[in-house]
Amino acid sequence: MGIATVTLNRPAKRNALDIATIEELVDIFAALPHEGIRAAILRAEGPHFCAGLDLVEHHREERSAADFMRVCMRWHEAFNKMEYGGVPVIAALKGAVVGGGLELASAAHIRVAGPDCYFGLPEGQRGLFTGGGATIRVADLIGKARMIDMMLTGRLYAGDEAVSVGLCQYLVEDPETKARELAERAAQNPALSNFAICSAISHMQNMSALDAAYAEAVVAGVVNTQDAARERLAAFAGGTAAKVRPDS
Ligand code: 1HE
Repeated sequence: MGIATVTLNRPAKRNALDIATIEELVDIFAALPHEGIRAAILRAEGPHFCAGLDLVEHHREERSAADFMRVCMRWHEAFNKMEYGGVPVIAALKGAVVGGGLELASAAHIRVAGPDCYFGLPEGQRGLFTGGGATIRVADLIGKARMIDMMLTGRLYAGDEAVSVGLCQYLVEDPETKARELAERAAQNPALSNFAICSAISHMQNMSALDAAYAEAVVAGVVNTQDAARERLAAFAGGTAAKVRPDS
């Protein structure tokens, strides 16, 4: 039911993000909310999810500071479209999820990792700095001390440790199958509820607590009185709705 699959498809270059790929991501994630898509899976071809910034293109282009600032702003455009677009995005991760690849993954709403998956921020070792939102999203996921350690020392996280620090929420044998299952489950929620979950929470984190509480009340006013909510509440009141149980 209206589930899109977005595939990183430069496996020969380990899905390194060149500017053409970033522009495609901007277009795709800008269009998703208008296409009746209920959830999206972000996956990759080849053994690695994403090797981050296309270092060869960056080297070849000999960009000025202003040029690269503009490049970073296109990355932000793409990743903000994902995070704030209102359509649940579930990332199926494998192999290297490093540098800008982790910045991309961290803009998804749910991250599902496979057993071979590892997370890193090798920017420091490359003489670079994050430019695709890691200072916001990765720091938000794992805290600034862990992020600084990753960048200073090249520390990698994998397996249960990656789950426990917050880099991914699921660790499974087959991340693509799990991502699809989660997407199908999320897609059963009313679209307006998912829109709020996948945009309002992120917006509210940018606000003062007082403003966030106000915005939450406004969003709840709209969402909690929608027709789809009334129908589901009627089912609950009539005793026909599913109950919240550990086995459900
Ligand atoms: C690339 C890139 C890339 C591979 N840009 N071309 N990111 C990094 O520092 C990670 C750099 N990549 C690696 O450490 C490794 O390639 C991997 C661990 C991801 C994969 O290793 P492996 O052995 O499977 O592949 P490979 O042989 O290293 O690479 C295969 C090809 O992909 C090769 O090209 P070829 O033409 O010689 O075959 C590599 O050059 C190419 N390739 N990674 C360009 N990243 C907004 S700021 C964000 C800043 C960052 O993201 S910094 C982190 C950059």
